[in-house]
Amino acid sequence: FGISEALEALGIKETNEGTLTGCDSFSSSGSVLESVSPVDGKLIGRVKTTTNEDYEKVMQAATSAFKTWRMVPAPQRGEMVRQFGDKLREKKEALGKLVSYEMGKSYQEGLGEVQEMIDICDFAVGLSRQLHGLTMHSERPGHRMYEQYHPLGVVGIISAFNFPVAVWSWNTALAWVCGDVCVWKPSEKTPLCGIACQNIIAKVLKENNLPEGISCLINGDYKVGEFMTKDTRIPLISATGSTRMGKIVAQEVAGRLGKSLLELGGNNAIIVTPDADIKMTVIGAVFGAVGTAGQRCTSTRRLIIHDSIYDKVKNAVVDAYRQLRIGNPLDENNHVGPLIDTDAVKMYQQALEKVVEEGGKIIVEGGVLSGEGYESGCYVKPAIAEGKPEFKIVQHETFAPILYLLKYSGGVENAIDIQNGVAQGLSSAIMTNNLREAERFLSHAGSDCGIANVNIGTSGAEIGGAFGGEKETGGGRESGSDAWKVYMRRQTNTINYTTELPLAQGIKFDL
Ligand code: UN1
Repeated sequence: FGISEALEALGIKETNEGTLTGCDSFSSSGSVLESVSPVDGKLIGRVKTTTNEDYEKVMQAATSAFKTWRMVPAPQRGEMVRQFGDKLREKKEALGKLVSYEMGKSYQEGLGEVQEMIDICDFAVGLSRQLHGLTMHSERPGHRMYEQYHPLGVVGIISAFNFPVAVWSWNTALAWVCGDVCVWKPSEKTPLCGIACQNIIAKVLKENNLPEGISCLINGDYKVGEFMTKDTRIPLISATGSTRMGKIVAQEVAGRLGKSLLELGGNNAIIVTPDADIKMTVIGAVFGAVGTAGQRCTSTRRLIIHDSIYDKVKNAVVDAYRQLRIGNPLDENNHVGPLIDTDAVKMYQQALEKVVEEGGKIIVEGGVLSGEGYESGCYVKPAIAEGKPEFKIVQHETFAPILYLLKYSGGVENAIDIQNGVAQGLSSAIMTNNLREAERFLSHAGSDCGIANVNIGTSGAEIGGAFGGEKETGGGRESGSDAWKVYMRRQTNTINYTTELPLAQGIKFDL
């Protein structure tokens, strides 16, 4: 089962013009985007980008589909999502392979990403019968008060290359059961993953006689994203990516008083206390730092280790790095695949130079790999550097497999200060068997992140919880728990079933 079989199973075909299309309803006529695999440097396909005119057609399809979709009862919308989840089960290997080949993460992680899609579909199906509001007691006699949630409209989704399919599904599966329709701009670095997903959902919509505008795809770089951020027909923009991008999107959307759901950078740390289980720490830290070649927003970037066990932990982690095999991510013997492109390689190299400039010490040498199997120029060695919490580079999120070791002394509160002492606030973890330390870390005086784990690494969250973070991570929450509420508008209703019209607050107004 190779790449060409996977592309075929996903309905990705070359047209006469040598470009790839994938969607029945939306044709793009803009400049051509090339998808080059970081795995072997080969061109996988070309995709035409969305022009302003194309975008207008997409928005017409979306706004008219919304009128149909919002009238479909929520449990029936859930039934459509259930069928989508079934199709994903059928296509899991093909889509997992494409994710791995187009983005560069290991095949296992590619499959994991599709599994997250399946999981969120299951979650959304259940949710489709649980879009609950509350009832309240009115202060006026013979009055009833309650609140209900209504669909919002067109939801714009801007996603990043590192989770080219799962992040879309977290948004879209919830938005669909909520009665919204979605317009998705996948990363210009992974456009084929977008087309593959669109093909799968388009089939489900067709089989159910539903308009394809319920799920729309647009392609291109940030300029295409701007069509959506500026568009007053889109009440909610969900954007995943860098903090730099998020600040631009947030301001643009806020300027028209739209809502944005932001999922931005992380600078995630694991605190390792004297009571930590070292074996578990090593697995959690190494997977967190090198999984997806350090390109998860939840990747472990900092290890904050107590000085009494510093050398022990350092040696154990360094030893584990010696076992790492770097190479083609489709070969399941390898742990680490390539970075997304050569620009990412440059940023990795610059970060390693900076940590040395600032006085840090490299203890596991990095470097770019060359030669057979590494022709794409995107394969780098996971590196470890010792540094200080306040180093500029340690404060910065570099999307690459670089782990910084930081030392703390005294009580766990000192480690928590270091952990919180960055601009980002996505994921955090503590390794300890000491109940007091763990509870302190989870308390209001503890981690300031959206995710705080005990005896688990920073990455690999389950879909059932709300996913997102504080501070420069943007404050948004996607996926499980009550994250669905952001995809709906809340309405408070008060009904008077008497023949009197008493005013609230006891105000007298006699005519
Ligand atoms: C991301 O990197 O944008 O928690 C999402 C995790 C994954 C999702 C990461 N479930 O690592």
